[in-house]
Amino acid sequence: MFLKSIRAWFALVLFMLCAATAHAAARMPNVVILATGGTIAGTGATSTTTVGYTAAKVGVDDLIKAVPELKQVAHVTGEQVFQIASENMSNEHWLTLAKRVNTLLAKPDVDGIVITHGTDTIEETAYFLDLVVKSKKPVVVVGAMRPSTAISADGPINLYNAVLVAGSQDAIGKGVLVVMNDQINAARDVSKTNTTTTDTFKSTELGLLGYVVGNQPHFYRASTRKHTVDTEFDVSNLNALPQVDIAYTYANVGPTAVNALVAAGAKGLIHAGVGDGSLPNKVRPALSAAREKGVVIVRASRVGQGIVARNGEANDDQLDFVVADTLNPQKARILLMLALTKTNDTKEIQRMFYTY
Ligand code: DAS
Repeated sequence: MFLKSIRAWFALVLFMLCAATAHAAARMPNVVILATGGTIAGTGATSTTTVGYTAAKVGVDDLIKAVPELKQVAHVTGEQVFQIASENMSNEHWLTLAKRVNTLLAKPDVDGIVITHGTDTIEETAYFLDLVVKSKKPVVVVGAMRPSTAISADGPINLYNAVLVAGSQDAIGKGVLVVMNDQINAARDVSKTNTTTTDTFKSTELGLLGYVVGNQPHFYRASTRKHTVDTEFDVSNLNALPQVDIAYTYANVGPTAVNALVAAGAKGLIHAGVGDGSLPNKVRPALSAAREKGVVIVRASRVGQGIVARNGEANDDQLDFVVADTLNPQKARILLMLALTKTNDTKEIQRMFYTY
């Protein structure tokens, strides 16, 4: 008799587990859309206005209403976090956004987040979040290259695809993603590569992670660099980030920009060098002087692809500089800002550039 009741009990538990699993799998995901502005929320004077329109005009509720198909793939709610063109994104905006994302993802009934964003700095916001979001749940950043009023506006399909990915089990643990033009890119490697065309976001040599085809994401790769829950950065108690700036290099450049940025209080400086991060003779003394004042110097490259190798074009060991590895200058700035919230030790910071 006792054995029979044990068997019945186990059968009941097994049934409930299967039912719960089936329910979870069948349940539509809960996805929160955080709107920040940009072209995806832009309006133009006519249906053929694809440049010279106004970004950041359409609110999140109207963005959602414009894509009724979202209801077929997820339970979607929306929040208007900001309404700005993304060239105006600031460190303060990033901290506000990151804290809201982490608060939402800590809720058991939130399965994923989509952030609608201007395309000009989407790659920067995405990488910042990639380093500070503390959840494995999908976070997808999406924008558009044509305003919502244009013929063949790309915003609605980009938003639909972003919600699909944000609600997908396959996107869990992949880090922050940028989904546009039916392609899925990793926040760390993606950049805007064309000023106006809809295929602008590419991870060029390091490659995309997958596609959105037939109403579902298809992943073929994952990043080898640490992100989200595996990073050492935590912004929950931060209200500001250290001042880090970028000095761009070109033929005939002098030390003016470096000296001005240091005088203005930069705690870190990204040198966007030519080639493999080469230091012009007129700039090197200014960078060394900055280092002696305690400014952390990172050698990056304006080239856009490839590794800036340590002790290659400069003796980084002797200069006590850091190299950016494959991060472009604008992403190297983000990692250096977060690194400086933890340490000023250049060996530790170099480790971070080889880790994230
Ligand atoms: N100004 C651009 C921005 O907000 C418009 C866009 O491409 O989204 O990034």
